[in-house]
Amino acid sequence: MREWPAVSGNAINGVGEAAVRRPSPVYWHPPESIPHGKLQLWFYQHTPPDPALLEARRDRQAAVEAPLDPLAETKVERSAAEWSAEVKRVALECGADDVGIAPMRAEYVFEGHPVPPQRWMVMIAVGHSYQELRTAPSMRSLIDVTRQYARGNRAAKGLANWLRRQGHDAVPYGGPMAGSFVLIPPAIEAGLGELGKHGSMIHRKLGASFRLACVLTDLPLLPDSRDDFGADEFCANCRVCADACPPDAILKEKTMVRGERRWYVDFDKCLPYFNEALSCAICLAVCPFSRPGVGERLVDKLARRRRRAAE
Ligand code: B12
Ligand code: SF4
Ligand code: SF4
Repeated sequence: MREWPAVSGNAINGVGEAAVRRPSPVYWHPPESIPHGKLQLWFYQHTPPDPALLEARRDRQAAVEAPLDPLAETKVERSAAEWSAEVKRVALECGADDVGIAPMRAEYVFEGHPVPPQRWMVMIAVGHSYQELRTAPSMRSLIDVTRQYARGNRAAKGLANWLRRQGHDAVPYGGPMAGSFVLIPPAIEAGLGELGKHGSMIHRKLGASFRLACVLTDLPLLPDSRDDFGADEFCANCRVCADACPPDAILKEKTMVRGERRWYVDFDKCLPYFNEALSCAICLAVCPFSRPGVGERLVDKLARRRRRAAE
């Protein structure tokens, strides 16, 4: 806490602000550019040199740094419907567990970053190993997070390379640094799920146990629509994540953040615990939607409840 800056992360995130605005960089940005940068450095300085973690980090770095294929001179032409189907097929072949398409919007881009010129964001979900994630906070769960970042980067780069070989420019992004835009709002638009009370997304099959990556492109594509399967309503009457969060960081009611009332996690409470535990994902692991077998039954139950209400 000696390194904690004077400014609250919640103020940076715009809690209580009624006007819509772009998000501000808060964490996982170049440390010298953000008030909490010293805490970010602390995180990396304090992770023990576990051989499996170091190997996972080397592999993730290799995935991030792998060069892109050259852009072919001849452009393959297809209709928007054909490209949309092909992009999804190839992303799944490259390791994605689900894929959706959303238009790029300036409101996703961090303040101070240029809005990318590409029209589309192809959003990619890669599932965690639930067996590893449920041990959080632990070295095992940190290693799985690191491995899934590598998988997300490879799926995004695999798709971008395929597009480049078809003569279409494409830019992959898979973290772990925040990059230029937030991933959750476009992933919701792309139909990959809903925002949960724990501040992460809930997918109808993967639960909250997944990571996001994406590819920016100007191809002719068709947008997907939101997948509102009832998670938001379910969260209103559930508090499993809020009760399980050691620093009590998960707000039980929706709150106003940059012009939108939504679920929110208190940065000033989550971050010290997250750092001290050298990564935490308890909230993802305890979410009933994440539990294999339980999540899909819950989704079916919510659909039945809605059908009955509509009759
Ligand atoms: C910085 C960051 C953090 C920071 C701070 C987050 C914060 N909320 O302040 C810390 C280190 C605490 C953190 C922790 C975690 N994170 Co994080 N984090 C990021 C990162 C790199 C940037 C997000 C950001 O700047 N948030 C700050 C502001 C924008 O937060 P906010 O206003 O509260 O908005 C949040 C959500 O409400 C949503 N959102 C933003 N705008 C809008 C607008 C609308 C209308 C809606 C509905 C939602 C929404 O996105 C934000 C996610 O933080 C993203 C990757 C990315 N590029 O998006 C991953 C990301 C959000 N994190 C992720 C995860 C899983 C975690 C952890 C579980 C850690 C872990 N071991 O994996 C915890 C969860 C706790 C939490 N607080 O949310 C995943 C979420 C995947 C999913 N299933 O949804 C992401 C997408 C990384 C990835 N590539 O998959 N994270
Ligand atoms: S644990 Fe319950 S309240 Fe929390 S996100 Fe999951 S379903 Fe929603
Ligand atoms: S990551 Fe850990 S500390 Fe942060 S909200 Fe989730 S359970 Fe709480």
